[in-house]
Amino acid sequence: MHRRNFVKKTILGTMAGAIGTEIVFGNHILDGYVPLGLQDPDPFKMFNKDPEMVVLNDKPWNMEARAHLLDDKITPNKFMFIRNNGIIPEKIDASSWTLTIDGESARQTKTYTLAELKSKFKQYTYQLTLECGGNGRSEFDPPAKGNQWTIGAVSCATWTGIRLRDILEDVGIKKDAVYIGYHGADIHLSRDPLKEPISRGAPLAKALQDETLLAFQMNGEEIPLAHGYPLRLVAGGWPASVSGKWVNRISIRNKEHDGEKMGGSSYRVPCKPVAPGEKVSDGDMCIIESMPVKSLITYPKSGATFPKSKRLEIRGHAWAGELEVLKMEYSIDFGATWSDCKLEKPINRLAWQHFSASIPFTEIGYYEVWARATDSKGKAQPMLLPGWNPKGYLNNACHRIAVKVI
Ligand SMILES: Nc1nc2c(c(=O)[nH]1)N[C@H]1C(S)=C(S)[C@@H](COP(=O)(O)O)O[C@H]1N2
Ligand SMILES: [Mo]
Repeated sequence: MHRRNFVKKTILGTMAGAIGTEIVFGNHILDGYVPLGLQDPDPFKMFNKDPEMVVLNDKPWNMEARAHLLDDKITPNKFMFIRNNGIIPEKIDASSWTLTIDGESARQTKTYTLAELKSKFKQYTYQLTLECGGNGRSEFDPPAKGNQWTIGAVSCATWTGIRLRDILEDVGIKKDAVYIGYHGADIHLSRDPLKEPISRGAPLAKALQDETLLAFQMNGEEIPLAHGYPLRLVAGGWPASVSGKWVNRISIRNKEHDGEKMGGSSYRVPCKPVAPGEKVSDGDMCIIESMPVKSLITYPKSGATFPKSKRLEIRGHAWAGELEVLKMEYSIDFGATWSDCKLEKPINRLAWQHFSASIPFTEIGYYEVWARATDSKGKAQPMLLPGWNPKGYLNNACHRIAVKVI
């Protein structure tokens, strides 16, 4: 009895601290009851996100940015979208964290501590674009199930870590290796420890690219918990689902990885175009690899008003999966004519590129500014929604903003 009271007193104190004031009648709270004031954590505070970010789901946590929030050249944590398939790991001890490399095509099974990874291998830093395969899903009709992302499931942060290639080679890759698959420490929504929320991967060639990192830093600091602390795979230019968070195991496979969300229609589109709403059998769905060319006007915010005497300065970013963006244009007449934007080179492969333009307007009234990027193979963004697909992936339609000239 004595001890129980003591425990309760401590918990009450902690709860009062979290709520920010004394809990009057706290001594009447039954064991195990969580006061309402503590039941709804503020996700913006919890994840250090800007309050203008949009929460799409809380079980699991999914949050996206708005176009104008992505104006920074390098996306800071507060504007970075969160996409979780399961529950964020609840207990992480970086000092005992290990990464195991195994699989049919690994010459041996080997386990490394974080300290070993950091000291044994050379470190690299790249800016890498991560876009969720389902970014833009909300526009598809008939609608596709899943998070209704608008345009904000994309980021380009600075990632520091070691090359996945270096560690795979340290373990030894057998000749028959074709794919790698990751495993993370997040928890399945059912809390069944035998189930994984997601376990995807990439062909060996992508795994061996210079820019494919096992990262332990984001923007020069430890990776925030929601983004994969203390170790994550970063494979820029591909659906961000390839970039496993909280990674503790990577398997070198002698066949296409068959982990959770690799099969069925997950992260797959019809191999050949289909009519909207058409049923597609799993056998006719192909895994998404490089993401398509896309761009975003991040300034001004849609709805801006400005005087006719001034030119409108716009800016934003463009990216094209594995490719480079070669041309960036804008239109103020709903796509009838296009003018060139200024386009910067990427700082490194797989980083988004920055564009800007200075637009004159001759008449007052309502306009839309549309932006269109073209990749190094000559493929441009479609003006409106591209090919419908059952899961609503790969919407790379031109982004547009409304402006009023007065
Ligand atoms: N372990 C693990 N890794 C994961 C996921 C996940 O749910 N669990 N989600 C994937 C998906 S679908 C995306 S789009 C990106 C999102 O990365 P972010 O939350 O850091 O923006 O992480 C990927 N890596
Ligand atoms: Mo995703």
